Amino acid sequence: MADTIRLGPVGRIDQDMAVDITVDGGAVTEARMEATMARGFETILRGRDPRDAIVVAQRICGICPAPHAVASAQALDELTDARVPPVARIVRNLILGATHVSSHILSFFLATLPDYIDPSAVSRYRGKDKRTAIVASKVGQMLDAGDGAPFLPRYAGDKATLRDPDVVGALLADYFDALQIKRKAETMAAALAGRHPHICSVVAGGVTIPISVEQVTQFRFALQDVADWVSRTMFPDAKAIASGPMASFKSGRFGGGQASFLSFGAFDQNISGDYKDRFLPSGAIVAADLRDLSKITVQQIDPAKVTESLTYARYGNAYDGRNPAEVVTEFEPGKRDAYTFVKGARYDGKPMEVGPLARMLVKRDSAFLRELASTGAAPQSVPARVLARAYEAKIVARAMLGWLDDLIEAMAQSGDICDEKEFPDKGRAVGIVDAPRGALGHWVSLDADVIDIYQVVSPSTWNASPRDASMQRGPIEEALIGTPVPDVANPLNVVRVIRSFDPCLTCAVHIIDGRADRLTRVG
Ligand code: NFE
Ligand code: MG
Repeated sequence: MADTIRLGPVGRIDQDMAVDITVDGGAVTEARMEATMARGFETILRGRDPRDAIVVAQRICGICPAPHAVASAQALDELTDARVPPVARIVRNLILGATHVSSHILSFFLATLPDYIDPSAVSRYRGKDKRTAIVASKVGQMLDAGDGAPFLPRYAGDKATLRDPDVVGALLADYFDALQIKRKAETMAAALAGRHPHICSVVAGGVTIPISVEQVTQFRFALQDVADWVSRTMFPDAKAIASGPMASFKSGRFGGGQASFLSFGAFDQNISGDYKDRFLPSGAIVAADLRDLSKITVQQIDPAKVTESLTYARYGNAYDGRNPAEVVTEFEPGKRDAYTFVKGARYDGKPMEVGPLARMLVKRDSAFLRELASTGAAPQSVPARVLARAYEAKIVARAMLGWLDDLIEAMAQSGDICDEKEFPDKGRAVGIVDAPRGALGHWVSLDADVIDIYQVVSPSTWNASPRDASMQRGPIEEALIGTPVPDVANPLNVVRVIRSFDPCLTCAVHIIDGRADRLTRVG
């Protein structure tokens, strides 16, 4: 007999995500992703001065304010017809790069790794490595004091949990180092952004901060440490998890999907806003045969092909299936059959997986494809996503070292940092860029000097989207089908699949239903 289970909250980075699943014969047969919270950024921005957009839109999220700032700035660059000076283009790339790397460290060490290790194993650590011994003793004290979060409880019957004390001890030591390295990456972003999160230096037409050689040198020192650590520690750890515990799912489906991927690309190598020349390229892969990755076709993208289906989303149907340029957000929390506040983002009518795996497949990065093959993981799977994220952190950090050289050269040629222009009283534009979790677009339309329409389609709007009128599931929903659930009382694999997308629903629903159930009272 089939069991139906509701799990929530399922995120490690936000608390507003739940999933309803059906389990039959030891595997998931149906899934519905729910964003339980409504917010309202698209509504807040209406009627405001366009220059407010960069400041307000960043408050959508504390993890990825920089990509929201950059997407918004690109839309405003286009509205004012600004030519972003090279120094500003590179500074934006460095801020965005620092947040990509910092976010990927957070995702792997803090949100993924704890699902694959049993920290209580460290009580059996007898090795001689000093660093591991210190961590083993500290974690042992935490557990003795009954303070096991975020690592406990663990499920004794789970076959993908590592329990070797040497292995777990070493991974935990890296987990604690990750906190320091992540902090360093945040500091790098703040050095060029004024502060982080919620940056101040990115504006329409460029940036506000005149950069000094000392700042570049400081950034370089920190980046060298971060880049080294990501290559030597994070990537090998992620690969070990992808080819070790995650590989125990080889025979079954573990996070597969519709084989459609979308990247808007990131890190302009030319004039800002031109998504055709980016270090991580833009492109779309539609319903590909993933058996031979060398034969995949990548299509050029067209932002006009982005639509949002509202059939199962808690919004009025007036703007169903339209391009965001033409949409006004109208909440309808009580809508019949609707089950989430995330809209059904579609590209050319298709649900698209977005994120590091999409980007590495669109880039056709041969070194990544070799690494992926060496793990034996399926090209669209939980281990493939985890590996792609760590690999991407490695190549972005390395590329950033070169961008610092480019910055010094650009500074020597010109002191221009901003092409500040008047805003037209009427106009439309779109800014698109890949945030750490995937394709992000900000659509803006001005009328009578103020914002008439502001629409955001964020990475998790793609991945956590609901089904549409043709009953196509969203990417996470589809990835859950077939997930092995040997014990319905412990559906750990379900959250593992969801977390492989690194979803952030505060980003995906940029609206609070005052009638929502009160789950907990604090204080
Ligand atoms: Ni709230 Fe974000 C990223 C953006 S995700 S973290 O990366 O945009 O939906
Ligand atoms: Mg939106």
